[in-house]
Amino acid sequence: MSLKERIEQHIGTLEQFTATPGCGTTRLTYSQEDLQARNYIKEQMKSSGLTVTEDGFGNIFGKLEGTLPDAPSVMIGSHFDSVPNGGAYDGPAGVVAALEVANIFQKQGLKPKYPLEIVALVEEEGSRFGGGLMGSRGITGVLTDTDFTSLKDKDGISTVEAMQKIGLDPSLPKGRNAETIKAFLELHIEQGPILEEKDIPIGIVDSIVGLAQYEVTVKGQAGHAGTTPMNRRADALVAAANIISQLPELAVKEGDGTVLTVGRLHTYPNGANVIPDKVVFTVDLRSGKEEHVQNVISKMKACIDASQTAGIEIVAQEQLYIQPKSLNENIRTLLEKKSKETNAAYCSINSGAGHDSMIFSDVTDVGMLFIPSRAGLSHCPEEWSDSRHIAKATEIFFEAAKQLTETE
Ligand code: HGY
Ligand code: MN
Ligand code: MN
Repeated sequence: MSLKERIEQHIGTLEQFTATPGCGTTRLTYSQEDLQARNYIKEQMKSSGLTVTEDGFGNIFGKLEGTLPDAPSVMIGSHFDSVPNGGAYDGPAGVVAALEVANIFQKQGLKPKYPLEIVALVEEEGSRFGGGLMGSRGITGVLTDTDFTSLKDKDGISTVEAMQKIGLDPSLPKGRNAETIKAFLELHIEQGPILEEKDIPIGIVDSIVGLAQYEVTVKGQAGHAGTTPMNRRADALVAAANIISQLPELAVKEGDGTVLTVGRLHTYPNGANVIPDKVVFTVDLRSGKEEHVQNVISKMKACIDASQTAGIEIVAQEQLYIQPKSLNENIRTLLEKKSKETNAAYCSINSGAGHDSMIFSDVTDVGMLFIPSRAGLSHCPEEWSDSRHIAKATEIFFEAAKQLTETE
């Protein structure tokens, strides 16, 4: 089977592990779909001769030991969770490329000096427990064990309960010393239109936007839709709608590529004839420059303060805050060199999406490759990328990994 065919087989298999068959990929962390994907990934790691372990967050590691004792690993991987009704490539493209790099090492009987470590990360999207980048933040110690165990999903199920439900062990070791990671490489789909419009198969990522995520809770007073006069209401949904209608304009006015999204909103008690007494919505804010993120946060808070009218109480809780990241210069140069040597057309590109790479870039040398997304679509069932591009990125990572692991 060719590399492209192997990649298609991996993607096609992982795509089946979804809670919404026929409506995209919904693979929430520690769900049955997670377990199916996890078992498949571990199986593939074992068949490439890797030693497979999981940590106390449920991240999966497949290690090919090096000849140097206790040497730091060259890590390659991405996440395997998804957004609700997302696509089959966001995350899995990077996991599959990493699996195939290991498979080529095994096929060629290569023995690296530094270990090669394949990693499949949990909860990058934050779709179940909020925030996101959970697996990488756990590995690098940004997310403490206390923070982790206090996380609950929208049904009040904790991370620990959810892990145990699918047979994972949250008491396994958590976190890695930075000294145990020599470099981190991640292939990801671009999730935008640039590479396709340029007709270039490989993007070498220069930088990743800064991002902030807030959860805003608006509290009012429930009441009868028919008997409560309009001037005697504390309607949480009307107050939330007033705020939300002002937020996008803050990003537009800030300009310079600043973007703001209200992606999730829950109304309580959600009855057609009941005045809502609580609304919880999210605000996702990004920009290549931190000052823009800061400016919009302060304007958002001012807008919220102005909406604290009689009977309405509003709390904005920060769930995630990450500064913009520039990726490692040496690794970028290496990826350029290996792109040339493998005859891949490439260009440099900045990422408007957040990635685990931005977390690893605080503790080790990080490099990212993008491949084109058809019509620039992602986070939807229409998401699609070409396995030939994944294969090309795999080749580049294989050559880069040989150099970084000092494999003869
Ligand atoms: O939201 C993001 O940028 C990523 O898909 N988690
Ligand atoms: Mn992703
Ligand atoms: Mn995503």
